[in-house]
Amino acid sequence: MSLLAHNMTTGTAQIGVTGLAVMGSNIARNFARHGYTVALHNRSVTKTDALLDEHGSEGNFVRSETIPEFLAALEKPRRVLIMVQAGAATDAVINQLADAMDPGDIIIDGGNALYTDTIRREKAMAQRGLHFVGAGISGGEEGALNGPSIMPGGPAQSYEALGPMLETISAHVDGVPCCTHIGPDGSGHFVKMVHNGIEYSDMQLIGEAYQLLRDGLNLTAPQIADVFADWNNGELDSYLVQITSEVLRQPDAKTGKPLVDVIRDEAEQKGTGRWTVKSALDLGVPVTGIAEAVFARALSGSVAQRRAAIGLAAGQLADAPSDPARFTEDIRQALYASKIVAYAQGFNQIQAGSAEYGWNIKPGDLATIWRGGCIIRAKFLNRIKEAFDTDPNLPTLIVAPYFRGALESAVDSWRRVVSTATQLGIPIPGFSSALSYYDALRTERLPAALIQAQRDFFGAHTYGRIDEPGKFHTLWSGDRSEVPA
Ligand code: NBP
Repeated sequence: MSLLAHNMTTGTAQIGVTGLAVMGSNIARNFARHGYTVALHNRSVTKTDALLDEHGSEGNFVRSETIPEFLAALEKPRRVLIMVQAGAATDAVINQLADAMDPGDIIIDGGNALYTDTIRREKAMAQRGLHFVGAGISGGEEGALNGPSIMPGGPAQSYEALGPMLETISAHVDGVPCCTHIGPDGSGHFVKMVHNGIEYSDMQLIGEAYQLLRDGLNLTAPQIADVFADWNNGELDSYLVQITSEVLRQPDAKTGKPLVDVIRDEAEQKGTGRWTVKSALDLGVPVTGIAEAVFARALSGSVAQRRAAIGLAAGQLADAPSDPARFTEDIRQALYASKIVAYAQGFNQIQAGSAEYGWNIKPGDLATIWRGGCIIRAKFLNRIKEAFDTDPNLPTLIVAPYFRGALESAVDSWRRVVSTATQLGIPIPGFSSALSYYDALRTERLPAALIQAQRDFFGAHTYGRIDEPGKFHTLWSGDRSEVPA
């Protein structure tokens, strides 16, 4: 198609997209398909022209080669969505745009930015009179085109100008858009980061269920695909379980084997899981499931250590479970219970981040916008929304009546899976840490009293007593009497 066929009028585009790789070009098409005129820009113009050649007929696009041309194509106040690589590239593009934009214009960063970068950028842009919106976008390339889940932060005033457009292109569930204003400055990217952390955990747990079915019950990939397809009809109904079934059913064209059996078992990561865990450490929130998932990927990639350790004694292993149907159902229950724990931990981190930065994030809103479009979309997010609607200050999801019931009815299966996996020598860091977390939270007295006493012994760090207020210290090197601290 001739490039001249596209709308070349200046100043009419309602939104501009710069960065036209997979995500940017699909979001630009999504806006255009919804009737918006979209100004297009990319550092190298070949991507812009490729998009116009292949999809220019899908709506009104305005082509540009330079930033001034791009900005001139936009109606005012301008709305520019940046979809470039996170980090230095995003800073470079923001600065180029800011130099040429006018007060009141809105810059939206739709990349996977670190939320502290977003806080810094929003401050810097505000000083220049520009609105800066860090928007988490989930759903991969398919979501970007057909409706992602969008988590915009930034000033409420910017959302007024931007929200309706973002809501229009987002996924919808029961007529409700999967996009809402999350809160000020970095809140949107913060919740997107935790979303990705939950995604890591969800994927690890599914991986462990797969390995238990493969190595514990000797099922083939297509047989396991059937199990996941069946599970997807019930409370585990989710995008990740559905694609797991599809992946396991996929044959390899070169060998005829299941594709999953010819893929190297070294998982990679781009960093959002690691960010989630680092942030959780700073906030003091135990996101053990997410941490195990991040470390499990790191372990899978520890090739030298794995190679050196292959062949180490397993000890006496148990026989395969005698009742495969029951073990399969136990795994399903353990997966569901562990998944509830992963979400409970992620939501606790969001509540802690919100309190730390004064964001006033409403957890129920997040559950609502994660029901569609995003990678962790799942039927049970409706239950999370209900739980926070009933009690917005829920200390942990696991005590909400529905989840408490689900965990209590799964707990026997969960224990059987953890102990059977241990006896079979199958690693299950996600399942076992989730069960330990559950057990730790419901335990009345943890060994932390002993840790406090040890700390007081070697470092005079003091301790609190269960029967008196205040802090105390025992004179460990003296007569071992107790003194108020
Ligand atoms: P990439 O993350 O691969 O980035 C490629 C784009 O960045 C190209 O348009 C490239 O321009 C541009 N770019 C780079 Br690299 N350095 C630049 C610079 N210094 N100045 C200007 N432009 C520069 O693209 P993507 O996978 O489409 O992802 C875009 C954003 O969305 C990222 O932040 C990513 O983390 C986030 N995200 C991705 C997904 C996903 O599923 N892929 C999902 C959710 C969010 P060029 O063409 O001239 O090289």
